[in-house]
Amino acid sequence: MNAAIHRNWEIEPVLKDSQMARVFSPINIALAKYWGKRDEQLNLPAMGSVSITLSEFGSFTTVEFHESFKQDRFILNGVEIPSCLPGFIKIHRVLDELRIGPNRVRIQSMNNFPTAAGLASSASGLSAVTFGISEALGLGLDRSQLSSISRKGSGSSCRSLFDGFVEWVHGERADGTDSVARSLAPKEHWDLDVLICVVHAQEKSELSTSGMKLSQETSPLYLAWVEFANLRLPEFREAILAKNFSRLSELSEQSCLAFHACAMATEPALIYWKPQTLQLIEFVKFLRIERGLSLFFTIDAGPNVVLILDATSTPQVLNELSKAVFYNSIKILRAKIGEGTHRL
Ligand code: 2P0
Repeated sequence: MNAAIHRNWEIEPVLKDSQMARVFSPINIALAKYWGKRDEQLNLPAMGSVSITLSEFGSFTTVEFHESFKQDRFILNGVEIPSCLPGFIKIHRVLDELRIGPNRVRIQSMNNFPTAAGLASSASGLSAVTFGISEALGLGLDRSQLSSISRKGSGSSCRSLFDGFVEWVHGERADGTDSVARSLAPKEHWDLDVLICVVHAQEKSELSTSGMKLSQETSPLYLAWVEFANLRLPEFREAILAKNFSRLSELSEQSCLAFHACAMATEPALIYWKPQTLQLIEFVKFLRIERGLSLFFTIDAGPNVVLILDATSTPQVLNELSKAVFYNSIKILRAKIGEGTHRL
């Protein structure tokens, strides 16, 4: 059933004369990871990062301003979220930037990916809210401006505003105005498939923000990680533009592992992996070396493994996965590279 048609995330009916926009925003998966801030207040990253925007999964969101509303409200997956919770506080940072006039807002949002998928909802959620507010109020902001506002809500969300292959630029200015997301290449640039291998049915926690702060304060590997991440960024751009799959594989896996090494060395340790996480890493190596298939892995701040495949390898990878000993203990979600935040 198509959620865009049935609008089943609108638990409360939309008012006829409100300033309103309905939007969809996708999740994104970082290949060059973001883990650390150069300014906590402005939410500026210590490194540039590169991601792909996914086609299938994201947030359906209705943003509505009306003079009759007594207070700002946020209803997520049918549940009213108290304003003191982290998800709502992040929305307030965006609202404070964008609101014009006295009207209060009602935001109704639904994620179409299973909670058990362990995917971050803040990236799709905050970018949907930012774009939705701008559209509802007719602010006419461009994507770059929107990305710098969405970034203040949640860093990784700024990348979801663009389709295809996306860079969130480190920026040099102290006020952060040049730390924006931008498109590296459109989704048609490269036919890649994405398999999200869910090994553990736990929602990615809100703890990325506090986790990266802890790493910054205590991990002996943090400074080396930041230096390495920034050094590699031009190579990520080149590999994507040249469609060099083997180079992008090396760069992405090393970025992922360097980020996890930094996290693991944090005090107390941030070990996100489960046994199947390592099994999948080994399996990817096996398929690449023994079967000659084109795929690589990446892992966010959680146990699930995302496989990126050259589309020509997909049937064989799926077949090999179905024969793996761990196959029955994982769930696989398929996606393509997709469109950024848009109106419904
Ligand atoms: C990323 N992550 O680049 C990395 C990889 C997690 C691991 O961006 O504090 O939720 O809101 O800026 O964006 C998660 O961090 O953190 C994240 P805030 P966010 O996708």
